[in-house]
Amino acid sequence: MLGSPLFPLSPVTTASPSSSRPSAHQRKVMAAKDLVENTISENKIAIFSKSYCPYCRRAKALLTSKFPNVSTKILELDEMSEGSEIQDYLAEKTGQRTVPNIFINQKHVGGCDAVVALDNSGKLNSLVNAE
Ligand SMILES: N[C@@H](CCC(=O)N[C@@H](CS)C(=O)NCC(=O)O)C(=O)O
Repeated sequence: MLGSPLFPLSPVTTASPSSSRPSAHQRKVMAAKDLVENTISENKIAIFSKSYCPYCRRAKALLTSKFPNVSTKILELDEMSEGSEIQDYLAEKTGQRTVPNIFINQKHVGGCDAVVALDNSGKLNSLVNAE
């Protein structure tokens, strides 16, 4: 019977505002993800950095001095409003939370220690000059 507990009159499936429209935080998370993916795909070298970080400074100096003519993008996460969302997305994508977080030719390389080790073993040049 209508109105009985088996046939409630009020609709049971109503879309809540949160499911139809992303919140400001969700939009920031999506923008951070897009920025990371575009930065990686549009540059041979992508360095996610923090301006005060000594490991970042070393990696940036090594890569920019060795490859001055290679398209390189450096994002300083501590100077960006969506910096922590970028760091969260990088952690999810790479398993690495620390900066610098470096990609060469769309491949995740790691941090400063990894880049220095690649340089010392002579493998950095071929990685950068691949493709
Ligand atoms: N072994 C790492 C060390 C990197 C590291 O410790 N970075 C610090 C900043 S100097 C970090 O990411 N700390 C956590 C954070 O800033 O959220 C490397 O060679 O990249």
